[in-house]
Amino acid sequence: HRLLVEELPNAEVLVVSNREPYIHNRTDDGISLQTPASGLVSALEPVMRATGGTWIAHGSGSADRDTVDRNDKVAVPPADPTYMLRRVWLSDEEQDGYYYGLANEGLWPLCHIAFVRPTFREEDWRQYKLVNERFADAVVQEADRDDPIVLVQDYHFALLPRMIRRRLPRATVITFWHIPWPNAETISICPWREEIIDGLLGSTILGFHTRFHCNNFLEAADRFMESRIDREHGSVTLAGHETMVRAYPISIEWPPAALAHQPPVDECREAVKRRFGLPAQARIAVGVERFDYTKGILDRLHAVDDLLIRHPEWKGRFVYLQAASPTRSKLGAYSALQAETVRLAEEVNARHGSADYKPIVLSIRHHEPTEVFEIFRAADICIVSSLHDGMNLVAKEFVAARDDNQGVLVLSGFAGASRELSEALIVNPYDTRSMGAMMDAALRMPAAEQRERMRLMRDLVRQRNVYRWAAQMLLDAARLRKRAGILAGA
Ligand code: GDG
Repeated sequence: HRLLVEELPNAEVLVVSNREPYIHNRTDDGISLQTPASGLVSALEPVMRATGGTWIAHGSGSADRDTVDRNDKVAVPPADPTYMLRRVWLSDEEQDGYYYGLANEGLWPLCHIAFVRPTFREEDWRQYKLVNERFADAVVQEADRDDPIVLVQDYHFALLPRMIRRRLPRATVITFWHIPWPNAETISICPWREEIIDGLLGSTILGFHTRFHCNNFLEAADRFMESRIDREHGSVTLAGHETMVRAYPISIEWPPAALAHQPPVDECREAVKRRFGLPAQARIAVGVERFDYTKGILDRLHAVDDLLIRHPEWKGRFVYLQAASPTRSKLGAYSALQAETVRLAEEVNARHGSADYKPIVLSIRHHEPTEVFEIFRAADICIVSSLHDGMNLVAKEFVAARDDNQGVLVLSGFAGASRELSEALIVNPYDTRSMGAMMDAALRMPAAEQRERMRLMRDLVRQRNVYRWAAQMLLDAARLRKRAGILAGA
């Protein structure tokens, strides 16, 4: 907040994302609120609480939808409002084409190189363009000034930066792409690659998690657009407009709100064992994620199987708890993953379990943030085995949850987070045998070594928290605004 007052006086901040930070649902006793399982929301919500402003998002809850003014706004968070939430209500047709179709059957698998073939349909692309226009309308309606700072979030809005630039030429558009940007060869699969790159180049600043993703984007801009690339400073100039392309590794708030009021770890462990029916003596490994095929959930179950085959001494003394929040279940690839996960868990449990022992326990539902943190605190090991992941906040949350300096993080080398959390045990999720061996090593790691690794990782996340992520983008924006002001005055 101080940063905005000092470095960006009179600044107006607007955020645009698909997902809203608070879902308002109608129930028998009124309206209930839900925090969605989303890395983007986990990261951005504390930033908005600090800066204030307006967050524009697709209204996904059942409350208000048909009853209120279509341009309605609510103050959030409900308990202590600090910013406004403006919902854009989408029709089923828009939602199918823009969200399920182009964004999640096209761009999501394309960018994750996840071996689910990306699907590109003309009709999805039409809806995607229309929905991007609708959000551009909302930005123009919400902006009180002609030079707002607009924070555009993610692959749902590749066209929005250009649309905003056309209508509010003086706006500072900071776009953050939360998922990987693959190499130029891979991006070239997309029939609308030029339009997508052109849309993003409407931004003042375009951010990715890692330098590697920035370089891939520069490469694609070079290959497909008539643009000038400055590799040294990381920028692209197209038709006289310059876009800075920078790495801003995202993070979490410190200390996390969900950590407040948590009982000591021993109590968390007892509570989790009771709730999920885990054996009293068992060591616990956990995984927490949206139920998504990029997260490597099946690969993890194979590794548990491998661990128990090679180290049968862990039978009865080890459980793996998978909390998986259903997501995008309308899509075939997602419902198939859910079914296959349940089947594989049953198979592994049949192989190694007994009447009163199941090595794999699945909790397939939404978990509130305090429960997610309780699970982290109950764990001996947290496993993040993404096949490809922009950053992965679960890894950082696990570290933040462990104020007792205990617990081992097993982390995929294909998650952006592995660039920062080098004290984790880094694994290749495609290598079942070495992942099983790493789980065994994690189970045997002495407390002193756990403490040393955890301390280093906690220091890193404490310092590189999400406020720093936001501050670095806003400071870069402030610098560019000052420069533009000086040039305009000259
Ligand atoms: C994208 C990128 C990048 C999970 N299950 C539940 C639940 N969660 C929360 C976690 C965490 C968040 O969801 C997931 O964040 P990730 O970062 O791991 O993953 P994505 O959602 O795929 O996020 C990712 C991120 O954007 C930010 O840029 O790091 O690479 O893919 O906060 O705790 N939360 C609740 N219930 C659950 O059941 N409430």
